Order: sequence, then structure tokens, then C-alpha cells
Amino acid sequence: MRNVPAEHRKTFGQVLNDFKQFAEAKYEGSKETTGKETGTVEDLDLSLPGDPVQAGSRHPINLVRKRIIDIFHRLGFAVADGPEIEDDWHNFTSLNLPEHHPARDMQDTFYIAQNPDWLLRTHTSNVQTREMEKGKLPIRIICPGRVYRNETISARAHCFFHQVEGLYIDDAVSFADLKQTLYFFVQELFGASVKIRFRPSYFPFTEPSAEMDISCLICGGGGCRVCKHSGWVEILGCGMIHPKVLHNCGIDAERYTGFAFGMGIERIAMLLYGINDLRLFSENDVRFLRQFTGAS
Ligand code: 2NL
Repeated sequence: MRNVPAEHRKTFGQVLNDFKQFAEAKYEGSKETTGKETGTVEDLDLSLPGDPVQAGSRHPINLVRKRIIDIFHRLGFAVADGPEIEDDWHNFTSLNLPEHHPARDMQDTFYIAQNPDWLLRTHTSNVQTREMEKGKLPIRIICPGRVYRNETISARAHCFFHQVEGLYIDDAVSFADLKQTLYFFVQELFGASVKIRFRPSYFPFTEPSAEMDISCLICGGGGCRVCKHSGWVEILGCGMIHPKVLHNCGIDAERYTGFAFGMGIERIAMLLYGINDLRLFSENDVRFLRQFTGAS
């Protein structure tokens, strides 16, 4: 009251008084309806049910990534990590990606404007080239992570997605090791009855290269829309590491051989859970995410 100018004191006092009476009336009224003073220990009913806690759910990408890591862990593969902002050498040049390769184009890759030697990695192979450069052999790693490509966003493409790449280098690693490793992997992930087939392919960093298909999970191989009536679904690319790549990363290609593979986590999650639109993974729509409640 002391700080209120003299000419306003009367009105100010009236308003304050009205409010006091209003508050007191409310308090008395609430005492009547509850029948006792509020905020006392007697008021506390410990038998009342608690406020429900909304349990969240794991993201399907995390669920699938964890399953992939667990399977390869049992085969002796360790998880390796690396930068998402990478230099040209570790993302492209060391991997034998030629100068004119379309992946190197501005249309396909995000470059950092201030320094075009830096870019957002287009695959997690950069983790593997860095691991090879450390020079400690043998190497048996998988590299899960986010990768970036300059794509128009649609149900089938996005400007970022998640990958798991794998690398195994030792004395006398063969294509038979590659096949058996990947066969074990898909049997663990999709079930023992899944079939595989390899088709010849091309990657600059592997020779020979292949795409691996699995028998369609939806129709069991009979033919449906998911497998475009072929009975087979492509799930990963793989091959024997190109000697040039080994050499670029300081490994004696006369002594060592190895295999590598790469797969998109979204693609596998779509097959496992019957998801038909890539955009669902990054829209944070709880109606989509809640469907994974309780999955681990
Ligand atoms: C795909 C195909 C692939 C690799 C990735 C690789 C890495 C090094 C050396 C050689 Cl350091 N190869 N990675 C090899 C073959 C295929 O990915 O379709 N990914 C989504």
C-alpha cells in the first residue's frame, strides 16, 4: 500500500478487499464440499490409484539395429563408430570411387559450402576406411549409423537413412566365409527357413560384388506385390574388398583378403514390420510409434 500513489489508494484497497472476500468464500465453500480442511495428512488417501505413467516405445530403427548388432556380436563382430561429417578421402577416394562417379556429384551428395572437401557421409564405409588405416589386423566390425543422400523425399527415398555395414579382414578370408556369415545372419533375423541367393553386381570398392536376395517373407516365394511376383527380395549388397581399397588404407593386399557388406536398416524394418512408407520413420507421428510399445 505504501508504494501506491495516494490518489489510487482507495480503489486499490477496494479491489484487494473484494479479492480477499472472494478467496475466503471459495475456501469456505470447498471446506463444506470436502467436509474438512484441505492439505492435511488426514486428507491423503494412499489407497487411491496413482496417475498412470505413459510408457514410451523404442523406435523401430533402434529395434532392428539392436537385433542386427546382437546377431553379428555372436559371430565376433565388434561395433565401430565414426564421424557423420567426413572428408572426401574417407568417404570416396580411398574406396576407389572414380572421379566421374555419380555419387560424387552435388546432385547426389551434400557438400559443406565453406569447404567442399567435407561432406555428409553417404555410407558408413568411412568408419571402415578409418579402422583399416589404424593398421591393427585382423578386423571384424560392423558400423551402424546415419547416412545422407541428396534425394527427393518420397515413400521410397529420403535425404537420410540408416545403414549397417560390415567388414572382415584376415588371412585367407574367402567368398565362402561371406556367404556363410550372411546366411547365418538372415536365418537369425528372419527365421531358419529363409532362403538366399546371390546375383552378380558392381561396386567400385568390392570385386567380385553381389546383391543378396532372401525368399519373400510375405508370400514365402510364391509371388506377391512386395517381391514384385519374383519370390525374392533384395536386402543387401556385398563383395570381396577390392585390393586397391586395402592398399589405399595401408593394408598389404598380397597377404590379406576380406569381405564387406552394406544394408539399409529402414529396408529391413519395412520387411519385418510390413511398413510401406519410408517417411513414417522420421515424422514422429505417435500413432505410428506407439505400435512398437513393448517391443524390445
Ligand atoms: C548397399 C551396398 C555395400 C560395402 C557396402 C565396403 C566398405 C569398405 C570396403 C569395401 Cl571399407 N566395401 N562396403 C561393400 C559392398 C556393398 O553396400 O547396398 N548398401 C546399402
